[in-house]
Amino acid sequence: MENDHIITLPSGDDRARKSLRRTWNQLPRCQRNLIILGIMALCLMILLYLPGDQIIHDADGQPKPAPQPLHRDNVPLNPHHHPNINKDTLPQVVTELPAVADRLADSIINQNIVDGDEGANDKLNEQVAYGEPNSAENVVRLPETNAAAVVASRDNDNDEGAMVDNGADEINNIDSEFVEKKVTTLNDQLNEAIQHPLRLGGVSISEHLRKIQPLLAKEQHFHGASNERQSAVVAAFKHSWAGYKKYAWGHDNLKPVSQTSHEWFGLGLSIVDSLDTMYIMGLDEEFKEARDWVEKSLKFNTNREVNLFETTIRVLGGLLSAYHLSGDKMFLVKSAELGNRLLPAFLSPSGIPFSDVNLEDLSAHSPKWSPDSSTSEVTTIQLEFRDLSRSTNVSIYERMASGVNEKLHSLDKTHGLVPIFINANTGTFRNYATISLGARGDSYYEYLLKQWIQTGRKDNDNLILDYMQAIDGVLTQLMRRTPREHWVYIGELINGKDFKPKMDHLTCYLPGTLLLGHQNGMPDSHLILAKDLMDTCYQTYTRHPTHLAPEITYFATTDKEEQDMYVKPNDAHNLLRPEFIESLYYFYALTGNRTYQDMGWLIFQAFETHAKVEAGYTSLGNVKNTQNTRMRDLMESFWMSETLKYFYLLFSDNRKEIDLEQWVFNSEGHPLPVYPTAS
Ligand code: DMJ
Repeated sequence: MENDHIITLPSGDDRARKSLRRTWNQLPRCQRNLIILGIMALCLMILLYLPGDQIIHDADGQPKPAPQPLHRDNVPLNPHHHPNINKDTLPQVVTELPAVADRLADSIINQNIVDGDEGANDKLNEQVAYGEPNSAENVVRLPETNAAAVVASRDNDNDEGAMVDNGADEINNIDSEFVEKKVTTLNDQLNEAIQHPLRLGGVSISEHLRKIQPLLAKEQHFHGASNERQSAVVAAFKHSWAGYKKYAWGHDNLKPVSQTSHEWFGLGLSIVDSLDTMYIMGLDEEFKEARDWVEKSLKFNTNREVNLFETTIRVLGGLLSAYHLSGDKMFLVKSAELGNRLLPAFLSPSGIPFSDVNLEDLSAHSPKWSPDSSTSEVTTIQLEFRDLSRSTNVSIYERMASGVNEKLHSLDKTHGLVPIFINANTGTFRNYATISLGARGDSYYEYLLKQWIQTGRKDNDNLILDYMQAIDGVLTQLMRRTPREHWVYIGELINGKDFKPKMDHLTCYLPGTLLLGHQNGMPDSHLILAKDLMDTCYQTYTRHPTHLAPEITYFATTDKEEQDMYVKPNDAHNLLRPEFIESLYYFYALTGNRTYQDMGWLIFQAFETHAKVEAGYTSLGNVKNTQNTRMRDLMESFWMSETLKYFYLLFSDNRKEIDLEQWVFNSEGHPLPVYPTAS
């Protein structure tokens, strides 16, 4: 108290403070405001970059904040997305969460990020919860894409670029110099194409393409394998190709154990399906021999029933992709003829295509075994048919295929989810059909997103609205966790309503598609599901002594069951399928995290160990016993088209070897260009 009365002389510090204040007061007001603003900006910068020791540099030398590990404990669970959880008893914060999954997640996330996209990696590492279900209103304006780049650059290369920009006659309604006559009505166009499968726009296909010369694709360049892992994949491809060439040349598939061939549609599936893989791998010689076979020996006028979906994704997709990558218009000529011959499938009362077409007599009908078409099949032809229209400047293919989108959009669904059968005559779903993201359902969801990307990511487009609603349905109706180890999986609804804890390997495409969607503006709940599902799919490989996944896995629903995951004897086969490798590729391509490469390498080696035989690679009957894998004697064309292509791209040092801003992969792994506009 005494000190209150003591008068003290100003210290040196006080004097300095006073003179500073005086100087400050003498400054003009605007100057003072400027200084204050400057200091505030400085503080903000410091805050943004704190803590300083966590600042890291990306591959370009640009500083960016270090990713934070994802801690899944303390993640509030949304009851909508965790149907097993009783809402009333749900605490604000769930603290006990999976130990194993967390360990794997952390190890995946924290290692090996070499040149990741900030966005994807930061989000993968953030503490994020499954969000609220989406609604149409939640569709946000998405970031500008440079998706137009492929087309724009192609246009710039053309002398008549300005005209090419609007070059589609029927598509963009431009009466151009490239096409003499417009065929206007849908029926006219359809009849014209079906009656004259070797013509386009009233002239021969080649002549038509000459007229649209400036629109045609320019060749793309690839450099071949750049590291040991990529070289190992190229060697695997060459081994497969050599066996196919020796024992099955010109036939659909190789039977590598018996060293014979297997016929399905009589379309040389393995050759056409492999074209773009060889082009990307830089296998010029092999590409040339395949190309020459296509030109001389690929005939469509054979009296055989083919499946519309399989022929579209493998043959039409393969030809179109080969055309876009190589710039060789022979592939487009073949594509146009095939497109014309497939069109009869759309001659149904509802516009939903029949499943089978005879390419010679041009008749179409439902499958022999059922009155219905598979939902995934009728909805997984659109990327290819649209691309054919955009490439030839003839709109009929896109119009027919888009009609299916519209029809599907108008039908009632279960939380955005669709039954796996649909009738081409009535245009309605089969009552009480199963709902699944596996066989017969899978690529419906895949093509909603990919078509939206292909057409320039238009705001509030039905495709993306349907996709968002569907993924909400997946989160709320189909996603579950196992009771002990908490593995996330996607089950099925039998009869459209009864939950079955069964997941096909086919469903392992979903993590990659979800991540692609998230990269394009979809909510964080999609990202978390992608990552959780990725962990589970990886487990379906590593749990088995062969390190290969079975065709189908079941999951425990109560802790009374012995194991969290189990495989029935009849489901233990492996057909050399690509879906999980495809997802690994998306995770690597979109994040730059090399751990996904290591995961893929483990699986690649497993194929080398167990599936490689003298004449190629074979599907297996049993992944559960290394001593009794029961070779099945078939090498499906998707092994060379998809599995090996995704392995090769996954192991690339350049994760943008195929730039996902400019290309979209069809369901058979064939890259097609992204177009900047919806139509
Ligand atoms: C491929 O033909 C395609 O990926 C298709 O969409 C699903 N099945 C096989 C591969 O498993």
